[in-house]
Amino acid sequence: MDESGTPPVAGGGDQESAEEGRGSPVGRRLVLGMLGLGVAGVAYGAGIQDKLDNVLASVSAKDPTGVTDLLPGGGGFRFYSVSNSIPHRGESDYRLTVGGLVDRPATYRLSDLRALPQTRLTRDVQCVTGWRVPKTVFSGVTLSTLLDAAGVRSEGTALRFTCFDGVYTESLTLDQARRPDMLVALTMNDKPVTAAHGGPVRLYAAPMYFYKSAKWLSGITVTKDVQPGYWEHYGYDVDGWVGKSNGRSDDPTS
Ligand SMILES: Nc1nc2c(c(=O)[nH]1)N[C@H]1C(S)=C(S)[C@@H](COP(=O)(O)O)O[C@H]1N2
Ligand SMILES: [Mo]
Repeated sequence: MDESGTPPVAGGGDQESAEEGRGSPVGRRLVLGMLGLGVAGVAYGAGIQDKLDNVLASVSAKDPTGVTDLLPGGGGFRFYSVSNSIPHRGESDYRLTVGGLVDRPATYRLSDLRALPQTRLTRDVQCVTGWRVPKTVFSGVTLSTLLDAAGVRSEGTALRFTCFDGVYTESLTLDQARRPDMLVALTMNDKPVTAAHGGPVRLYAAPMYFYKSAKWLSGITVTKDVQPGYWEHYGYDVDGWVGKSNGRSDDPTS
């Protein structure tokens, strides 16, 4: 099912409609109202950016005009949630578990993740439906840091990512995951990842199409084999390299 409740077209189908769904049109008055809110966001600073992002996300998810892309906080990103909602977790209730075929399973709070070495990357973001956002900054903990801490057993060959939206999943091979540009991201453009963008913690798989970057990340499980993720059951490539997969020829992002 996609965000509108319509089953996406399987393999080789129209990816645009698969991801973007067919939400009901947003009235012009609502969009213009949002423009007003956007100005308020600028006037009152970043404090309300998270809330504003959430409202923008819920509107732009159903905005066939693309007008919301022009709003502050939109930044060229489209909002996606296959669960049709924005789940919220914060300082007190966020947990990331690392388990499966490891010697030392672990549970991290936000403060634990912040205490680990942080890697900051500036790369273009490319969605498989075509949109690209240049020079986006993400920072966080490399997957390899978490894997070293966990001690991957010899039977482990891949990772399965789960999300606290309860629906989305993703995967990487261990070799892919150990690249230095695969992050458990805590910040985006040097601010905490907003709830709409998958905060407080999302995956950032820099060299791959953005569907690999699971939002609302809550679990990393080391598995024996690759288990294809959510969109991969509907025809997206498991190895999601930008420019070398999904029948597309975009410039690489890493
Ligand atoms: N949990 C979850 N993660 C997700 C998705 C989703 O629907 N749910 N959509 C993916 C897709 S297809 C894209 S393009 C990006 C969108 O990220 P954004 O909403 O921050 O622009 O998130 C990816 N990660
Ligand atoms: Mo996407």
